[in-house]
Amino acid sequence: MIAPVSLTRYLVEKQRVDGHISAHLRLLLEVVARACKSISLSVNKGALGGVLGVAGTENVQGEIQKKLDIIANEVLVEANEWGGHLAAMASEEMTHIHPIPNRYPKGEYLLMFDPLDGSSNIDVNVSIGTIFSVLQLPEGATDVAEKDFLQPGRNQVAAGYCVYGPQTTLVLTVGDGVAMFTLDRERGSFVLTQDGVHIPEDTQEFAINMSNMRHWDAPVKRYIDECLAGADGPRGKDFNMRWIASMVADVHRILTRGGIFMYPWDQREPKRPGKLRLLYEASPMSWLIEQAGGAASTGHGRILDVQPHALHERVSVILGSKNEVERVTRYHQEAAPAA
Ligand code: P6P
Repeated sequence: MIAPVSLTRYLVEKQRVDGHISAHLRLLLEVVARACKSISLSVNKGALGGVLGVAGTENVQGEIQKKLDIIANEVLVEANEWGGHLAAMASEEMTHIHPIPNRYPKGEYLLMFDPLDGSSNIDVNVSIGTIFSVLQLPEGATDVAEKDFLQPGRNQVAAGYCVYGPQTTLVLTVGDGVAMFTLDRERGSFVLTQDGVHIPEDTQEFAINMSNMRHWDAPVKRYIDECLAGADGPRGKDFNMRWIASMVADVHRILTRGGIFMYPWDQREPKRPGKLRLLYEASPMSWLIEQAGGAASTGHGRILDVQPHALHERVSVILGSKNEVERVTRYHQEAAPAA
């Protein structure tokens, strides 16, 4: 019987055998994983833990914060403050960056996270999750500032999420493929359950909030109309639709069996590029998708090449099975006015 590979062993081997990650990055990822275990325990308590419902406050996004949003944020901040591996953190739930307090040593990494994505699903017991992204502090940076976080997603050194669903599963990349770890609650550790995750290049499953159809741009409407036309239409095959309204859960399905996820720009707020946040939602998810052989586009270009200009800026997101994402991108190019 081969001993199961724990997250710790996986990371030690990435550090020692592959030389792929530093000791500090290994420590950072283990700390984040432990924080996700704590969040999972709070999420699983639900009403029994008095953690459901709203906190009565708003975040920088103008969204009503759920109690678990704040709990999850506090768990991640507290867990990562003292280890000496970070220079600062940034969170969907915090307006400004959170530099490591002077009483602790500072490290070379920057951690960004959406502590609990999919909050609208908390009270109805549908899967939610934590999304995280790791960058390096730019060379020569002394006093860490917001501008140090404003790096394109291709600069990430680690990215992942933890989905709190029927299983608690941590999904991670450090730049050489995607691995999935399932929480073994008896051992209290994450155990490697899939390595070398690969997304099928084609799919018959799309994820989009159909209630926004009247607001979509023409290329998005063209793509979805063709999917809805099914086998008798231009695609020559029937499509299925899923929309969990929890990006972590929708992306986990796509990493597991393929599909395309779309939260594109729409006409409701023309000046807003999209709903999802670039630094701590779209960038980490896009890197995971690309590392698993998929593609991630704004409709006009690679998400990982987008240069951020603000900590909480948003972006249009089209990601998943490579051939489908390329089709939607092509439809945008065909619709673009002649240069
Ligand atoms: P809508 C959750 O609030 C989130 O940020 C993503 O996790 C999810 O994909 C999306 O918003 C759902 O948005 O407009 O369908 O509620």
